[in-house]
Amino acid sequence: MGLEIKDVATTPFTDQKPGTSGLRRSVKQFSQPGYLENFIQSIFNTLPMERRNMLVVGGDGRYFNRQAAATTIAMAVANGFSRIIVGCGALLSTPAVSSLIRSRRADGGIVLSASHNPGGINGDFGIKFNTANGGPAPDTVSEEIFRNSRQLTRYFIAPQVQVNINLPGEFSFADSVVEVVDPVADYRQTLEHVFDFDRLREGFAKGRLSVRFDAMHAITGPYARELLEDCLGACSGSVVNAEPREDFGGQHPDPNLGNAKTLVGFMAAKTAPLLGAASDGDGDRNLILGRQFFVTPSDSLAVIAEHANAIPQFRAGLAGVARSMPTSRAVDRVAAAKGIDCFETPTGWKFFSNLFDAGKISLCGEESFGTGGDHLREKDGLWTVLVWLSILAETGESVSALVQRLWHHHGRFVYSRHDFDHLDTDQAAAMMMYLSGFAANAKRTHIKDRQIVAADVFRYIDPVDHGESHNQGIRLFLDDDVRLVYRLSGTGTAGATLRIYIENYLRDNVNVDARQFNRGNGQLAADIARIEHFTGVCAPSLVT
Ligand code: VG1
Ligand code: CO
Repeated sequence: MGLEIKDVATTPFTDQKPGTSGLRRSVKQFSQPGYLENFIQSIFNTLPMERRNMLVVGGDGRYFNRQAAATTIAMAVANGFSRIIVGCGALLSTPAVSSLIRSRRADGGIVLSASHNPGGINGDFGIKFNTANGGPAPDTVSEEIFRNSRQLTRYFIAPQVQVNINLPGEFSFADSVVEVVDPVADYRQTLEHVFDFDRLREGFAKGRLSVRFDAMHAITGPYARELLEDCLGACSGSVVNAEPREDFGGQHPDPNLGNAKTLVGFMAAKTAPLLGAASDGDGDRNLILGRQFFVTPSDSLAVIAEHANAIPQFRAGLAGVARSMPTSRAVDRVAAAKGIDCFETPTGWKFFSNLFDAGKISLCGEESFGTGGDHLREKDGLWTVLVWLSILAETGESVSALVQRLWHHHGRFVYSRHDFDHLDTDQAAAMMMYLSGFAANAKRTHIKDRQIVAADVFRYIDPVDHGESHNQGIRLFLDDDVRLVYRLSGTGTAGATLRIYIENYLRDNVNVDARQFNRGNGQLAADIARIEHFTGVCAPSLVT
């Protein structure tokens, strides 16, 4: 008897538009009958039959991950994929998916994750689709998926396809094979190619390197254990909270100073390891700490660019670098000093892929705790940890000394982000509308004792395919080297989140407390946008 393929009638959902990074909704919304199936079918519909050879599937272990993986596999078989590669336990970090797609030459991958959003039954779930280059679907593909989702009338599923995904193995169903793989092995190989593991091992063995990594009960636990402890010889116990849990142990795996308080406390001791780090739900973000020292992601990117020669992957030199627009301009200074290009892209990793594929950049990053290189097409949390360890091994300096030296050479962009969560969507939209009108006429306007020297709504033309992305955030440049950026988040699942990015350039006397120092400019930014008037909210919910 052949394999039964069920053709299921369905009605479209109107809200399946992917945001900054995939489709994110509450678990409750995702649990509606057909919601998951419709979106998966809409993804498959954008792939012609000849591009349905190999698909990678895995997620960050959050609530609903296993169930969603089982459905995705049964639908992939029904939709004619000949090989479906899935991580054991349905686990794969986002960078591991990117790595598998590239090394196995798959046609794409599905990441079951809402990344840094909270997990658990009352939390969020999400789906990201990555294309054959290993990178997040570009906007053109996401739009096509969305178009499909609004017209969808049927989806296909093979109900007999049920596999034991707890151990590596292969399962055949008619013309399809489901291959269950060790989630770490391929990713580990990728990193072995781009780092000098012997050098790092020696650093740990001789006591010149030490690390504390907090996996926050999310996906990076098994990866960090294997790489840092088993492979590089970091002492046992260096990796904490290493078991992925469906509710992330009740924590919020968005690695910032607020959510990683225990790690920050641990790193405050004089005897703390040289490097402290954490990652997010799906393993693509990183938090970097030294002893009693926090490295902003923007400065981290600049330090990595400065010390690129310490990383075997970049020994031939950096082709160029890129940062998302709201990321501080610290890396621009390093790039200028090195005489290489620095590209400014809209928020979201998908905008870096073309630059990588065209060989225009080797390294890039975002202020939102993301850095990555040309080894993959996703930001990569553990890679960044190994990058910092390589720099520490090469220079013999401390984390704080490296950042201080960056500031000394290039000046410091004192950086803060103010988030206003749970705003009313219409009110937030009205505020942004007001602000873009303001920006259009803001040049040479005086606000209190300051002057706006330039203002615009950021628009990006991709240098490779010339695709245009409009309305990517509002920028105000003040006469005293201050930049204010405003944009609405595209990853939240309830109401609107306004992000204000504040940066203030200091050439000298750089040792200030960023939070204190930017407070006045934060208030100015809120006043300019008339946030209280439009939304009734007078203070940010989170300052990072
Ligand atoms: C946020 C960050 C952005 C990042 C995105 C996905 O988006 O600002 O820089 O690329 O999350 O990260 P937004 O639209 O909420 O500002 V992840 O690790 O959640 O996939
Ligand atoms: Co993430």
